[in-house]
Amino acid sequence: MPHHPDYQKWEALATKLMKGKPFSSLQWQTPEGISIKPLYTAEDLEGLDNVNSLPGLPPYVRGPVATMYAGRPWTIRQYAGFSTARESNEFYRKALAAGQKGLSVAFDLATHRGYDSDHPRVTGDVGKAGVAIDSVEDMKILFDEIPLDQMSVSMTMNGAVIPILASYIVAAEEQGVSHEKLTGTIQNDILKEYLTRNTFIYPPGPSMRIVADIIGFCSKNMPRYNTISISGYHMMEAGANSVLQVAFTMADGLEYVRTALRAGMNIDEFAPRLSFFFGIGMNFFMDIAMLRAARFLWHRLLQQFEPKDPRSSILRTHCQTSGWSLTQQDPYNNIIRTTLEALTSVLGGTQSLHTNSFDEAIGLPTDFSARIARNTQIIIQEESEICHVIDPLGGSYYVESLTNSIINEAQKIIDEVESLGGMAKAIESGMPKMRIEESAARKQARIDQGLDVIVGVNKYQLKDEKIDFEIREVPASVRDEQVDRLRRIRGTRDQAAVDRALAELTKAAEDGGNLLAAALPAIRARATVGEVSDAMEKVFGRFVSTTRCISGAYASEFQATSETLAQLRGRTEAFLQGNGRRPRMLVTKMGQDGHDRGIKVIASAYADLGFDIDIGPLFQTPQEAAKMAIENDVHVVGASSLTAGHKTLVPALVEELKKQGGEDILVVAGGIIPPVDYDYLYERGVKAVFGPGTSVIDSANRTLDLIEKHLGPTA
Ligand code: 3CP
Repeated sequence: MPHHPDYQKWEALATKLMKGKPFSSLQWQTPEGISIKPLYTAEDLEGLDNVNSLPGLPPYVRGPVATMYAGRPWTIRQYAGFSTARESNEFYRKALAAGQKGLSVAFDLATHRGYDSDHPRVTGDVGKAGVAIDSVEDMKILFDEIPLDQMSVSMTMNGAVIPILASYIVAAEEQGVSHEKLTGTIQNDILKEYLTRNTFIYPPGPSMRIVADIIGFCSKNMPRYNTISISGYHMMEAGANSVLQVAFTMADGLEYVRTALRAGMNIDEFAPRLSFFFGIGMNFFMDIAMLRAARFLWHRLLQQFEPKDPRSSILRTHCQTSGWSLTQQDPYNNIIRTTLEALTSVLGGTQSLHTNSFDEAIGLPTDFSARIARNTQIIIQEESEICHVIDPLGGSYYVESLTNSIINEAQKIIDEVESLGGMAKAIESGMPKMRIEESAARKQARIDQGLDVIVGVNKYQLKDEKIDFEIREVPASVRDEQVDRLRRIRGTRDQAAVDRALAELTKAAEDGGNLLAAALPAIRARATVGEVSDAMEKVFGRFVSTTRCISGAYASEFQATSETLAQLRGRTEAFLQGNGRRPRMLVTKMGQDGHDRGIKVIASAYADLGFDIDIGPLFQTPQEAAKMAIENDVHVVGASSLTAGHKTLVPALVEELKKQGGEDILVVAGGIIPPVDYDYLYERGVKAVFGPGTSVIDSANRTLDLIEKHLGPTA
């Protein structure tokens, strides 16, 4: 019992208020497995390693820089990019004039996966979820009138990281900016792509070599450039709780450090320029503590490599508010959610921050929504007076205690990964992916039962949802524009020089030369992003992932007494009795959209509810999805789209089913689909659209209704 002199008095008062309920009923068990008490006192801090340090000094819990925001606030760095380089450039210049401080480029999925815009696999993806970049000519337009020796630029690129970073370097050269002046960050974090984000191109082995080559080239030639952004964000978005996020991110970091050491580098040559990226969700104090714990852990973990330079073990990070926490329902609530998450990031001591726009669960941000998102940060920085004091929550009984719990819980998972042989091996074993998917399925089950409240979704719903704001749409003509420019580039360049440079790159891939250095001449000669990727693919091959699915997690999170669960299981059993087989569904993601949390949760939850589920491999074309649906004799295909390809790809699937003799198979869609597009899809044969926030139980019931209605009275 705490020995505060007044503790017993407090306990007596509190017990009276409990009216006979046990005191322990006030304890809250977080999804991370941490037990939270209703009250923390000075005694909770006794003996904790993370308490009472100073900012800028080991173990850096209180921040990586001695003066933190009192000296310089974090960088307001909004992730943006859409359509063509010209349009994105205009958007950036307006944002910088309105108070943004650094740039962060979002590329479209075709670029991520190393395809030029005229490739047949990417017809639905060009310019949609980011800007289309096919060559250095596009990159030059992207940074037109933005001096690259003065602007720090982050580029979220992992798959096609060699041609994109090379194009950025060559665009800077052609602005007259030498390599050593470049400041910014390349994401270059391939491990988490195999785990969650799925924009890989090559198999893991050659991909890790690319990471090492980039670290090697930049450490020598671009000393102010951050060579990697080790990212937990996508794990959180895929469903990881805060402990899983921080543990797997640290474990990824260790794997990169070892990769660079194996490539012959010295720890102090590259470690100071490793940076991090965390996702920040709605558990306010948890993620403040997570950022503090991350800095502690990284410093501690790095000691095994015996760095001499103190900067080698300092964790600097970018943060982004959670896209997944945004709702399509009552969307202005998202401004409040994002503000809270921004405050979490700031109180946790981030170096750079992206705040989401309120309309991102519906479509692409507009100038209006982007302004509010940006101003959320500016108001915290310039109006709230928060920046004057460093780590204002340092010493808080609760926050320090929580920081310690996260350190301990995360360390256990890091140890588990280490015992599997490090993160690359752990990923091969499937362990991290399963943990994240299990965490996602449990979260969904808690939401579907109303145990975790989401305002406007499972509580305080609006009767009439009206969207009274503009939604940005990227016109299909963007692809035509890109294809035209590609044709012009290919028609005017010195083809022999391009061929020679590409052959040299292929040779470097075979012989072990530095791939970034070898790609520069090809990019200077106007080889395209797709051609540079292909030149390496000839040696490395293209990676095909297998999609597996966990079972039992969704149902086990339901209370035993849940009637909704029992009722739906009863329906699928009755279906089985009536039809001789279970309702069968193929879930698919078409195009280059690798955001697969939605289909994974649907697949594992529907299987728990009694459906037979097939999961299509990632990146299917509509033809391939239709063929698989017919071969597997499914009743329904569920197509998930999160990257604005729905108007092209889902109707194409309906058409393909008809063409290939599968007109009896129903099509439903889900994901980020603006409600204004629902009718467009219904008119083209889609039977239901399930937006974000739809309860899985509801969507399963509606899907079963559709199947039964379609099969007629025998069903
Ligand atoms: C900082 N500085 C200071 C102070 N604070 N100097 C004096 N006093 C202070 N108080 C200095 C730093 O040392 C540094 O100089 C310079 O100011 C810039 O500060 P910084 O903290 O390094 O900030 P920044 O340049 O913004 O870099 C932040 C990190 C970087 C390090 C985190 O990696 C970064 O910007 N990452 C962003 C990643 C990103 O945008 N990702 C987008 C993912 P020196 O450099 O000289 O030391 S979007 C993904 C979305 C989902 C998807 O994938 O689709």
